[in-house]
Amino acid sequence: MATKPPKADPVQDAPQVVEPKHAAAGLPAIGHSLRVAQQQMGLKRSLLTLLSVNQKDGFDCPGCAWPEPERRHKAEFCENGAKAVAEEATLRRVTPEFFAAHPVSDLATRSGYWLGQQGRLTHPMYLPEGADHYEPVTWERAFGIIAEEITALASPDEAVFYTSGRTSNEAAFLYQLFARELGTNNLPDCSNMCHESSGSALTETIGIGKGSVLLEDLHRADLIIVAGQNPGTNHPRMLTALEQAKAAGAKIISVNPLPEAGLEKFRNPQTAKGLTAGAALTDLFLQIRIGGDQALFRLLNKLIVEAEGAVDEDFVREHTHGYEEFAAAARAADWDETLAATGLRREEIQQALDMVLASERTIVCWAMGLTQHKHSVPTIKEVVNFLLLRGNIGRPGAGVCPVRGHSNVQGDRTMGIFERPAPAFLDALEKEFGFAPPRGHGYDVVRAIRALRDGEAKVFFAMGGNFVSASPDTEVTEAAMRRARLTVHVSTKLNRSHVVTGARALILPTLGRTERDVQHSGEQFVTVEDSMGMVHASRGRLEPASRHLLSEPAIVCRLARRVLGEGSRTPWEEFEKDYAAIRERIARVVPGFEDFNARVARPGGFALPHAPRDERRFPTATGKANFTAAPVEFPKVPEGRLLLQTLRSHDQYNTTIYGLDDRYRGISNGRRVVLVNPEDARALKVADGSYVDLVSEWRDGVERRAPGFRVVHYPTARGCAAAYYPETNVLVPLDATADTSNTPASKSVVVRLEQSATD
Ligand SMILES: Nc1nc2c(c(=O)[nH]1)N[C@H]1C(S)=C(S)[C@@H](COP(=O)(O)OP(=O)(O)OC[C@H]3O[C@@H](n4cnc5c(=O)[nH]c(N)nc54)[C@H](O)[C@@H]3O)O[C@H]1N2
Ligand SMILES: Nc1nc2c(c(=O)[nH]1)N[C@H]1C(S)=C(S)[C@@H](COP(=O)(O)OP(=O)(O)OC[C@H]3O[C@@H](n4cnc5c(=O)[nH]c(N)nc54)[C@H](O)[C@@H]3O)O[C@H]1N2
Ligand code: SF4
Ligand SMILES: [Mo]
Repeated sequence: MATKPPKADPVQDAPQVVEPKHAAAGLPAIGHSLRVAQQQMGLKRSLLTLLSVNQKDGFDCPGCAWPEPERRHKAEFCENGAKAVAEEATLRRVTPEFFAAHPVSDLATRSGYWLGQQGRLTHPMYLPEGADHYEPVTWERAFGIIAEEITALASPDEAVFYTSGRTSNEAAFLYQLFARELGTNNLPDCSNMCHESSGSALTETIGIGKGSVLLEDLHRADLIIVAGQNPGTNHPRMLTALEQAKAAGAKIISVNPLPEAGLEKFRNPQTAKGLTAGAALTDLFLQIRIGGDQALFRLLNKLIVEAEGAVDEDFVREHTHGYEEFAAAARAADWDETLAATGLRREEIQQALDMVLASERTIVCWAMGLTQHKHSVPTIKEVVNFLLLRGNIGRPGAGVCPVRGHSNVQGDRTMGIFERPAPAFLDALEKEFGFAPPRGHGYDVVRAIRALRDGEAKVFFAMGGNFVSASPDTEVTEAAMRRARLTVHVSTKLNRSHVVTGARALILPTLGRTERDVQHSGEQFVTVEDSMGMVHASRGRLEPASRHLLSEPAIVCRLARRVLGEGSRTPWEEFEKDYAAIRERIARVVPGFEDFNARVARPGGFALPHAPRDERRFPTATGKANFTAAPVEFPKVPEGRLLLQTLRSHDQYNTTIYGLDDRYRGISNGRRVVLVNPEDARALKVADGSYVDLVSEWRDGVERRAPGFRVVHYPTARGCAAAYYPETNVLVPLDATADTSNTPASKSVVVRLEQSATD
């Protein structure tokens, strides 16, 4: 009974609101995870599955990219990990009968929540041109259709190959190899919308686009700054690490326009004390205005530069470049401008400075609150300046910690999923596989949408994800998709991207992390890389959702054989039979993976090398860590407008909606809410509980509207507002992106609130 999907679309958005919470996790979280799991999987399957999450012989949690500790508990998962597992291991099924009963025109009217709740996809399905029903198709024929459309293209650059970050290293490596043998670098990925700004900033300044800390560094830090991140919801087990750090004496500063419950107090469900009292986490809360972070760090840097003996001069001399120019820019930082940009008080910044100067080992963690603004790259570079000043990169307990989202998004990039691959990577591919990879840059997400919109791309292929809902400017993106000749999605669950399609469309159902993957040579495992560069194996245990599923590596191998045919000398058949053969090639192409098969066999896996972290070597253009001195920017919002950030509720995984509650923020039974500071609400004359349309204003003059949001008076920073993604993606202009990284600026959208017609 509980495992049946709801019949009608249950989204009757009628949000209810109570006071936000001041602590995260604890008993309610355990209760929630078990309830969700049981509804989707039944009790026995729930227990069996959940006990194998993140165990050394089990599967990697599909939830997020947070690393596992070396010593594991029996239950090594969190509430949101349990929800992610339940979502995949559900017993509900989307069968050919389902598609016979639901024309695409009907499915296109359903909410993303409803679509996801229908269950796992069981058969390859095909939507012929002009048809309104998906029909079952054989794998053979499906690959044939893709080959037909790709062969008909004027150039391989008219095809786009998107990846979402759940894909394993093995599948990702094969996928980029296939695209490049075909002749294109059009490999956009979810990272383009996520941590691309971190990658851009870090590559330029420290020479590698990844974080420089390991889990044990967090335990050794004196000061951890968590900026623009909501770990209580999005990386729940990070709270355990923060709790341990605090127990060892660390201080925590959180920088956020919202007071997030998880950062206030954590009730660790694995300790007796945690279940009752809980631990206060944040020592200093800097309630910053959206987009004020660069100004904040610049001013802190000025104060460090001017403080007697505060700069680590030996480190600066030996390991860095550009100090003088940067120091001059820092000295010019202006208090008044900083106070205006951040909305903070002078004493608060002074207090932060005292903590910074008292700390020998400082880590800065961040996520989407820093990466999704126009000036995200200079903001993150300013964080790097801040750490370099006191020698906080390349020693224990210190460093940069961009906290990644999808569970293997970092690994996918390591495997070459990138539209702008490094020449050295292409050289290695060329040498190993004996073909000449394309050298020109391909499309990232935003450029892929433009190319589809303008008819320059005609085939869109997605390895996972939900491109239509995750991308900005929903109306533009949907129209772009509809112009494609063919759209193909390798997916586990039904989503909106399956119903907003090109002239022809295919759904290719695949195995999830939780499932056994048996190939010719026997049972396979795959590998993933977490946010801290640890690589380890993942083995599913459950029987696949249907016997018609193919694994992601098998799909790529068969597709490549069919499309590339005799033209390819790559042993695709061998790769499909035995994933160890893929890993052997990865070992020869990707630095750090030498002896891959042997090393990944060790329980817990291995750490990838990271020159700045391991040996204070900075592989940048100057051969040193680079200080940078970009001009300070911050969003300027016209009178009567608010700056909207689009973020996640506690009950969703990106575009996958688990439910309609955002427990820590006190919101339930609905998602169309906009959080507004009560003072701003008063000035704008919007009462708590009234309904407004969100109208975004941008320089192109196009009016983008998201109707019918309930106003919630909420203690966010002045001038700021917050509402959930993906409902608000319609408001984010396609061309409003971060400089350099081209990441959609989905955390700084200027909006006006208009009374809803329905109010
Ligand atoms: N349960 C769950 N887990 C997830 C995900 C999920 O959807 N659900 N998604 C995964 C993915 S792909 C990702 S990328 C991560 C995302 O993890 P987060 O980045 O934590 O996700 P968001 O909900 O976007 O939250 C952004 C945070 O930044 C703050 N913020 C917004 N603007 C600013 C600003 O200008 N300055 C500062 N200092 N703070 C700001 C917001 O108030 C909020 O606390 O989580 C991953 N884990
Ligand atoms: N406005 C706004 N937009 C945003 C963001 C924001 O904060 N605000 N965040 C951005 C960020 S950080 C990200 S990462 C992107 C996310 O963008 P995507 O990664 O494209 O979106 P997801 O919602 O994570 O994708 C969910 C779908 O993936 C499929 N799936 C799940 N598991 C598997 C698997 O194992 N294999 C395969 N093949 N498919 C699987 C399922 O069919 C599911 O429906 O969204 C971005 N968009
Ligand atoms: S913190 Fe992330 S990876 Fe770890 S159990 Fe929770 S959702 Fe899964
Ligand atoms: Mo992400």
